[in-house]
Amino acid sequence: MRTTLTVPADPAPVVLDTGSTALLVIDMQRDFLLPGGFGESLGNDVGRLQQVVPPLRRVLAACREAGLLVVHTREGHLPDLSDCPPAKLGRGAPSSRIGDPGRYGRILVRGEYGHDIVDELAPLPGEPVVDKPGKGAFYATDLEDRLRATGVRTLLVTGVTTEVCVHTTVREANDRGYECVVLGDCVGSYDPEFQRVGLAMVSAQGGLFGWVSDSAALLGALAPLTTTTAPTP
Ligand code: C5J
Repeated sequence: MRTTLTVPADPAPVVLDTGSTALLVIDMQRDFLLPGGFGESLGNDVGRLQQVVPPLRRVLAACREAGLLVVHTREGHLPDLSDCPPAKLGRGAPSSRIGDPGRYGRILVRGEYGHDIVDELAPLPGEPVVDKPGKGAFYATDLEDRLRATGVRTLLVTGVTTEVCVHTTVREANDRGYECVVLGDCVGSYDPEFQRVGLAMVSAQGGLFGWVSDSAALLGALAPLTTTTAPTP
């Protein structure tokens, strides 16, 4: 059933049409989130990203129950790395570069264990999983075609990391005319300052890139359509 919802948000409440709104879950991959994985090998505190999982799990359950389109993305490359520009391949710590062996298989290579989405947020059969070689989810993917085909105009944006793939995607989406609502506790950064500033940039100047809300506000708005908003163990 198509319904209009009002979600408290910054800089102002946002009105959503459930028929034209999708939940976008960006790069909740083992390589970024698991202890010993790529993200941690770069000196990052993966606990900061893991904090995102419980609220995002609740949002995912509620959006599924409310009948919203759910789209997942994964950052990664073909096994021969032919889709990875040299400028991207050559960056980072010399022993932890894309394609190198890591704790969970070759780093950010499609088909490897570490490239896939964490178990708690595993896509359901039929939910699109967009494999992207870049930071933005629109670059070199069929995401825009998929959204057009389903009439989506508004994106509830979640995932990691706030300042990299989330921000790049929100910027790409804005330039393509989509409305973006970033759920602040469902996006994560290894760096608290990047998290703060990343969110502030979205809603600055009356909504430069869209709105910032959170899981509680969305779950409250979805409550008339759902029963599964309680935390899952
Ligand atoms: C990064 C991402 N941080 N998914 N990727 O390299 O944000």
